[in-house]
Amino acid sequence: MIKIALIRPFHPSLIGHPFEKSPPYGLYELKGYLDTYTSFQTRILDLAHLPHWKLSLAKILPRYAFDVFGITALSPSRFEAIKLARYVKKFNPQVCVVVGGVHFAHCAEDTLTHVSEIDAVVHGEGGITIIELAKAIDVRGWFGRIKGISFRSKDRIVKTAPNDYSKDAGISLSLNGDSSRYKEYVRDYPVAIPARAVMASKGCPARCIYCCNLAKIYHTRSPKDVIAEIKLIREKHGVRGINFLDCAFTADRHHLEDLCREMIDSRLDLKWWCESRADMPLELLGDMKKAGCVSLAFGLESGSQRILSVISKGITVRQIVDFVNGCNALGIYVKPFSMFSLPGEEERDAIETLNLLDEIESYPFTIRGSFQPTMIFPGTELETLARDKEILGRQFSWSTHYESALSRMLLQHPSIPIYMEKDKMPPEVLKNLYLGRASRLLAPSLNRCHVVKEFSSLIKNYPSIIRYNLPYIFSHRLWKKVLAYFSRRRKTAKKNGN
Ligand code: B12
Repeated sequence: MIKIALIRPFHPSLIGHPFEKSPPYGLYELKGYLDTYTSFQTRILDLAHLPHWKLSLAKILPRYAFDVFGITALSPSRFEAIKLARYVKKFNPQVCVVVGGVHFAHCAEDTLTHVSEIDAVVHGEGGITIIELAKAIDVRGWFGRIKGISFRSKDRIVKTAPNDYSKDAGISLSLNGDSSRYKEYVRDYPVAIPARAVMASKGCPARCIYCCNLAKIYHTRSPKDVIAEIKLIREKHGVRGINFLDCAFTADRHHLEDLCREMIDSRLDLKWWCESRADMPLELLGDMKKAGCVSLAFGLESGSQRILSVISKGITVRQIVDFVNGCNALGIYVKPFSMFSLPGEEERDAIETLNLLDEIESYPFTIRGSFQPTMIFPGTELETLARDKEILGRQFSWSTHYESALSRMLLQHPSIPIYMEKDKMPPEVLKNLYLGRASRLLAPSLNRCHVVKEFSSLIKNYPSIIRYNLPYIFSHRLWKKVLAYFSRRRKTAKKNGN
């Protein structure tokens, strides 16, 4: 009977992130499938926070003698995943190394071509696939009949038929082993409530050009099933909050309505958070609030209508403003994620985004969100565009060493390329836009890591920041924000009884 290790590699950029203590959900889901449907021994090894992971593995590997290593990664942690694959294969060349997750799923051929230590790549949701793979490895069978993978066969890379298991929206993340050592919370700003993650749907019906979403088909899970899981979590972990991980929690009106009704009827008395799109049916915000929703994050992306159309966002600036107003009117916190340096974008478009952010952030229930240069991820339309325009060099591979000076300068993950059309938005403008925004006062949602990283950069770029911020310092928006900030603090102090 084979032994399987499911590993999250060291992930330096997770350290200092507000969600640094959250579990490797994907691996817990895989373990759930393996434990439920097979009798293979499966362990999760989470190395995300262990810079000296090799020392730990040197002790663990001889003790457990694993036959299969399943490694997960996001694009920023891909090189650590590759290092790990090389390490375990060197330790024992007989083991089978399988990788999955949103990064590898989108560049399987590239991975198998450049990393001989990786034996197979899983393309989509991995629950059923990992079972089939493990069974095939156990009997030394051929991988060719397993759907949804790529593997090396002699000198060829074989890609099997796509897996069509996505109708199953994933078995409960909470049942899969004991993840209680992880800390998760939901923000009912500024209070952090102990929470656990649940998924009510997978995939997203939208087709934004920068997104590397894994499940192309949007599918929902029965509300009764979701509620049953939530109740179980509450009993088991005593949490008071739920963190919905869905890419598009509010995309299906009927599902959202049913889910809220079930939550209200079951008197869950829990607070929850999710991600939404600004074009959600606003008349359901009231039900969401009643059901316990305290905050929503959403992709604002751009304040320029022209750019929103270029990126196929399918949302208008008007819808964004209405959505933020709707949430604010009900006291639901909203947190916008936005980007700049999108295809065709010029400085004036980014200024429109900053103006929109300024406007909506002056509302009491809007939390300062992100404003990041556009990153290129594998498998996106943006990647194809970047290759066509030679923003990514002809030789660019996701699996060989890459470090971008531009990403570093803009305090982003250095291994992730940034989309930049030099003629439209040169690096100097990019830098001023980013640091200008980063330097704005009252940024309570900046995480520890950013504050440290940004501080030295802010000092270095002090003259351009002052120049960039002058209109802001003299605008009424800043002072409105100062007042809103102090009034929020006063209210919290009152609530906490100080
Ligand atoms: C939670 C989350 C985070 C958390 C991570 C928490 C954690 N503990 O790891 C936080 C908030 C830190 C985060 C940060 C970022 N994230 Co994020 N995040 C998500 C989110 C919402 C859920 C991921 C998840 O856990 N899904 C649930 C599990 C069950 O699914 P899964 O991991 O995909 O696993 C399944 C399959 O992929 C497969 N599988 C996975 N691994 C393996 C391994 C093997 C061996 C096999 C067989 C199968 C397999 O099987 C699993 C079960 O079906 C997704 C969006 C989404 N809804 O998926 C974005 C997402 C993963 N994030 C994304 C991005 C862009 C980011 C950031 C880069 C954002 C930024 N601008 O800085 C940062 C990067 C973080 C960093 N420092 O490196 C992108 C991915 C980009 C990429 N190619 O890497 C996503 C897809 C959002 C999107 N649509 O753009 N994120």
